[in-house]
Amino acid sequence: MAALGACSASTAPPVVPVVASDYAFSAPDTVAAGLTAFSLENRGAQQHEMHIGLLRPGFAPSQIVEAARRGTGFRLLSEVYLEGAMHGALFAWPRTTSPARLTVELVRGRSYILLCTFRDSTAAPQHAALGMFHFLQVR
Ligand SMILES: [Cu+2]
Repeated sequence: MAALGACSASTAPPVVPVVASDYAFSAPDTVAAGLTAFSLENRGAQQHEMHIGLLRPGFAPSQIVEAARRGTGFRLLSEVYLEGAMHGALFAWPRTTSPARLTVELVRGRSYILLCTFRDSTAAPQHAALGMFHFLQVR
């Protein structure tokens, strides 16, 4: 009889490390389809989050920036460029790595967005409007 620990270790999904800075994400441009875990390290001086969601086909970076400039919150993005709701989010305060991981079943041939909607103050723009988003293509 196999030990439970050995069984779950052998099926652990690959981890895609995402690094946040002020104000950008560093992450692969292309990832493999299937169950994938994301981690978030924040090397910046500001608090950051990483939402992940499924993009509807055909959206350009300029349209992401425009939605962020208008202050569109993540709950309304399915009316703009997301297919359905955001799948989830990780949070990391400055110079920390989230102890959590976000696991998503990535669909082959689709694109996803990593996005930060935080603001440094109520009058400041969303971090996404400053360029803090990243497209992931799934092969
Ligand atoms: Cu941010």
